[in-house]
Amino acid sequence: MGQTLCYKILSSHLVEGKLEKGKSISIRIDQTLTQDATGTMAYLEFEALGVDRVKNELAVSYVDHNTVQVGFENADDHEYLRTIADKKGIIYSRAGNGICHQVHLERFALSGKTLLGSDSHTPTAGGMCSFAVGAGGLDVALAMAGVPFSLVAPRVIEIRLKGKLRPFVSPKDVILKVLSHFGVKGNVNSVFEYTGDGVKTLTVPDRATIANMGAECGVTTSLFPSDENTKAFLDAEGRGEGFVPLYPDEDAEYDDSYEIDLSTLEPLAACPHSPGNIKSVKELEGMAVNQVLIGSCTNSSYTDLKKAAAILSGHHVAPTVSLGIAPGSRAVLMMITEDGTLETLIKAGARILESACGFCIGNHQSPGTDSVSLRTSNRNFYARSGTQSANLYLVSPETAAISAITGVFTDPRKSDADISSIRMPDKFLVDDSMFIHPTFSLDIKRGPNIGQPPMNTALPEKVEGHAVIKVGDKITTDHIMPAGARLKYRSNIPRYASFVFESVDPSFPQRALEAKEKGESGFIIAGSSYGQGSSREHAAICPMYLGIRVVVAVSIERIHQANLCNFGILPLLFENENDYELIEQGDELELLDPVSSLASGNFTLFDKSKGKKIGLKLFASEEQKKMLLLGGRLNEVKYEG
Ligand code: MIC
Ligand code: SF4
Repeated sequence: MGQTLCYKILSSHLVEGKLEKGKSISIRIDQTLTQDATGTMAYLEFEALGVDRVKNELAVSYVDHNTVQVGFENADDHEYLRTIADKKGIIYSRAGNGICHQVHLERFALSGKTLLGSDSHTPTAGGMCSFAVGAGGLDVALAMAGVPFSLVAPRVIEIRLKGKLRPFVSPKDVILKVLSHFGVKGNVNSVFEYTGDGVKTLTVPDRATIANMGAECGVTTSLFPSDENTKAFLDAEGRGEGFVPLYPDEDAEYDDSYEIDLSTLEPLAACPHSPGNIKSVKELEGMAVNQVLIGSCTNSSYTDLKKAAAILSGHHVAPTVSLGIAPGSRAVLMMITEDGTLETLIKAGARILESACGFCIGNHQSPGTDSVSLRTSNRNFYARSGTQSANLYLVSPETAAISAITGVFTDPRKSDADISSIRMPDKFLVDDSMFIHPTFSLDIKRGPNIGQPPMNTALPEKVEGHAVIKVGDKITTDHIMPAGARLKYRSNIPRYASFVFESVDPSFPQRALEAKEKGESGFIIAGSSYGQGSSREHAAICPMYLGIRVVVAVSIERIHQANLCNFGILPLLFENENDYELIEQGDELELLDPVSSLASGNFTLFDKSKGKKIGLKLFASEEQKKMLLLGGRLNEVKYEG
């Protein structure tokens, strides 16, 4: 039987385990990336590991998430990141250089390499045929220390593309179509592999848009083959020597297959409050729009902005709309400056935003009360924009641009622009002057906001307490640990922890702390797909700080499950999903014999308030069970000396 592309890359990086679907394996990590919002904690953890220098082929630290710098905290974080990078052998990408995934694609991603990033959209580099995975900061710190990365050998799902996109239908519409089919849950431990003739019609930036939002389906990563288009992209970036062709075998067998005819696709939109809530733009036409934002790691490439500019050219943004545009990288910004595209955008009334995550993480540009915001980004979770009552729709740059002119949701095929000649350029502008290479000579600078990574205690013999909170399905990490205006506290755990579940139940931190002070172990009760979305390990660290020891859920997403284990919080699943209904917030709970239940993974929860016993299961590797016993991975490292 032939091999899939996914298993080819995995087998060339396998360090431990049998490469069989569903089995735990460890792989060698060639490249790592971090961004500032997860990076400060990741490097504090790296320091705690006591390793002198990074051990993998390439480590890059990007500053792109929080560049707003209200107060001293962000600037202090950036200085810490700059100086620790110098000391430990990491390339530092300064604020202003662009969004990590866009810049990594441009300058570093290579086919056949493994990449681990402390950001859930790391799979963007799958557009370049990297096996690129998002993880918590501690996993990335360990990878930098040369420790192999553990994962479950995935199911591989073929997405066969045929035909060619029609004008004004965009790669974003392809991934929205994929989301409409696979949804945002139930795809854990799977990889999407794109095949078929339609793949040849997509450039690497097009593929990167599609691979980027595979993260919203919850897959481990997405992969495109390394072919002549990959070579063309690397040549255009002046990195042609790094090209290696890579394809699945002709007779590769997939676990599932789904076909999309690109030529029949139409413009789509993800509606509030989930990227999986898909409708056609036609169905939404006429709805008034208040804000349009073009950018983010999904859609901010040179061609994305050229297409938006062509549609906007000669028109002006509607008086009721605010249009913001954030080029994905400094290189993109310089190119659109040189060729006059920037002027077209400004003339049309666009507000030019910094090349950073900015609006996408709710860091600025929060929309008005009850407003409708069209965005080319990848997440429209409740409250993520900073405005709880706002309705966010995720669309292509083409749909965004035309709707900015008309002031209402508009099908881009109504545009009078000719975008057929807009192609990926043969040469991109290359200017690496915003990367700082390590000199191993600087002292590490730490501002007052930079604390220590907190540690948990070993799993106690008795785990008793209350259901401090009960939440429903699809609780995202944005619900658990808000970013936006709270982002600047990422390096200050006690302060950041005071915002856990802010948009769900602002009294949670106080309740949890009070219980902790009484010596209780806190429980979170959740529905399905708990912890979907980002890789932020703070969604585990801060609840841990507040005394949470157990999450009991119907299902938990991959990265969040790993983060919970890394910080000694038991991620337990209901044996019988209906038992979720039984437990109420405030119930008195006891986990019976927690320590001896670890080995089998079969736990019993006693709900004292209801007088009922409930069966729970732990799905964790042997390594994770060890961590849970010791109270987290940092303790394990200490323990092993
Ligand atoms: C996101 O898009 O949610 C983020 C912000 O990039 C996160 C990382 C973080 O919370 O810092 C992610 O995707 O992992
Ligand atoms: Fe940044 Fe948004 Fe991409 Fe996350 S999804 S990396 S916040 S641009």
